[in-house]
Amino acid sequence: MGNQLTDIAPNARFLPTFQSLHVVVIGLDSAGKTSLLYRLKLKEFVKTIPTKGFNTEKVKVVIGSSRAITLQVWDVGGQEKLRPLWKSYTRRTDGMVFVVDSTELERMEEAKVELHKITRTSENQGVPVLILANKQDVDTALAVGEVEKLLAVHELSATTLRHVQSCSAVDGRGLQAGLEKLHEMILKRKKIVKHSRTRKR
Ligand code: G3D
Repeated sequence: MGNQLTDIAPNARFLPTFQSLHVVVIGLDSAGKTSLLYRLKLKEFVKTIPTKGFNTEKVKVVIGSSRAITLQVWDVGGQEKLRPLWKSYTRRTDGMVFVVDSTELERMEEAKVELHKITRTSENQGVPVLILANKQDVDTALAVGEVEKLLAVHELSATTLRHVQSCSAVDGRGLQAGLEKLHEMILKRKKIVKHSRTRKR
């Protein structure tokens, strides 16, 4: 994968870049992380091979009608032996995207354990997380509410801003809405952090 900047929206080239944010995409192997990254970058579904180390791309996302954000997206492989790497990539990140395969009921517990583990690390306390319930184009996919329950999202720390979004890397549904929500949560957290710093002074 290259590092060229691409727009998610075709006519957004002349919009000012509003902000550059660091976002990490994580999730179990085969959840669809790489497919989602290609979907954002190329606006099409690309057949992928499992991520061995990491893929990184800068993706420009248009928020509303006049603002754009640049996301530096790191897609860190999901195979078990690569998961210890997640901690290094999520350090000092603005936001996290946790991708789940909604068609795999039998791996929900494993996904839940990893989601809770990564959001609990000291560096990630309070980092907003967008949970993408991917593969919603498949008829047998679990509904987003079901995924939310199985991942015990309500048990995440109260300081962790979170949103669960149904999506599909195949047809792109839900992606824009999910990223807009993530952006909103990142701004909200920045305000909270700023506010608590000024109160401490
Ligand atoms: P990963 O990067 O998280 O390991 P990949 O996952 O992006 O490599 O995707 C794993 C498999 O799921 C791939 O299929 C890919 O085509 C498929 N996939 C990813 N996203 C979607 C989606 O939204 N809908 C459907 N139906 N399939 C998806 P293969 O067959 O190559 O293993």
